Amino acid sequence: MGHGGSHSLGIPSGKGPHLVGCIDIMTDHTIQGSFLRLYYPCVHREKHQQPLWIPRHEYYNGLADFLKYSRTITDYILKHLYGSYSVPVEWDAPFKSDGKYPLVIFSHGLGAFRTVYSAICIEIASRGFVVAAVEHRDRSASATYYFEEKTRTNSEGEQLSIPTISTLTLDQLEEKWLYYKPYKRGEKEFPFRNHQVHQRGEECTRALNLLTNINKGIMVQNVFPLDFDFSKMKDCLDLCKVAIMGHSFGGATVLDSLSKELRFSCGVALDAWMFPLEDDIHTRIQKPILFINSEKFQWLTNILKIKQLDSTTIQRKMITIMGTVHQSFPDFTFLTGHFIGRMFGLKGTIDPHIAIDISNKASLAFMQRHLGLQQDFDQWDALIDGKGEHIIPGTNIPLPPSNSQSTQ
Ligand code: VQ7
Repeated sequence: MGHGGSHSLGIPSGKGPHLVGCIDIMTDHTIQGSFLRLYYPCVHREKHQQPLWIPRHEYYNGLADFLKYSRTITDYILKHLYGSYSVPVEWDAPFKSDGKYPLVIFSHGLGAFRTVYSAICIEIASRGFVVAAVEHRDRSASATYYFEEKTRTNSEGEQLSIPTISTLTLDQLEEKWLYYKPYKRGEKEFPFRNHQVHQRGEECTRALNLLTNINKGIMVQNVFPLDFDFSKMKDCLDLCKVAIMGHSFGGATVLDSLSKELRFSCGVALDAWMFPLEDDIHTRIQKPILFINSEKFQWLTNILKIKQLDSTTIQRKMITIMGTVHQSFPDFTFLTGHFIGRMFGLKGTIDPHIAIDISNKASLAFMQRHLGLQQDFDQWDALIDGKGEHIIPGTNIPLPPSNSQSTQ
């Protein structure tokens, strides 16, 4: 199901010059491994398939837990409403080995998972990036899974030795689902979320390590059987040009990652949720960050935590897209009609295609500037300064006088 006109439902396809291919990578199979969806410039194949937007129904169960709804009812409704949407990319298409591509690691929000920001990831890949959308195993995702080795016994019931990883196949593995963990009332939320954001940061670094190995031509043991030839990616990533991007909790992950992982050169935080981060996080980040906010989500303490980042010597920019809500960044916004969309806060008053265009163009311009790309994304430089239709520089939240003068 592709993107029709601006008023039909569906995830928009990329507007850049590259066709976009997509695969899932899980390696190794354990909970400590990496699980991500990779979007990349690809070579067209006549007979190709598009992946499902929600690839497994277990994700609905986790979403029900996140929203505190009944699992059975949520599963029934969402399966009917969203079960057949596919993503406008070529599944398992050959990688286009043509120069060196910059890399973006993408981190999802609370209750989300690796596939639900495809409109953003596709657009960026269509402009010549490789995008790795991580699925976090910190129990902030609606759900995720990994594998354990099946215990094998002989006829006497004795346990047989476990084969080495290289000989394990899917039929020797048992799927384990890990669901969203609601935090308990009475439990302090900060230590819980802070622990999660640290795990998220580590998972982003692990994803970067995996892509570094792929770039070196080191064999990947993907749990999923695919035709994809990883050797085509050898030397095709420009690992001096790596950015990190994320939404909400993923925005906090952007900041945590930038404070720890020097290989990330800049970050784009979409409606960053600053709560999980330590109060002194601003002292530990030396990289440029673009904050793209929605009109309806932000509040004073969140903004003040963002504004503590020094913006005099390092570029920290903030813009607000008017008419948007917190859920204007995930794909959901393209898949609900106006009535349901507004009722559940999945849509703002602005056309979601226009909103995501502004967000993507500002992100591309910012990445060109701070990764040193030789592209034409600087045509959107004005957006970084909050100039243009539907956007304002900084925030729409009224600030105390001492904080209102700033370059952000
Ligand atoms: O990181 C966040 N936070 C912290 N991500 C959010 C919301 C959020 N909150 C901000 C603080 S608060 O106001 O106290 C509570 C909310 O949303 C991310 C997100 C949630 C979803 F439900 C999403 C999504 F894409 C992103 O949509 C999903 C849709 C589906 C379905 F369509 F298939 F059903 C599924 Cl299974 C999962 C997520």
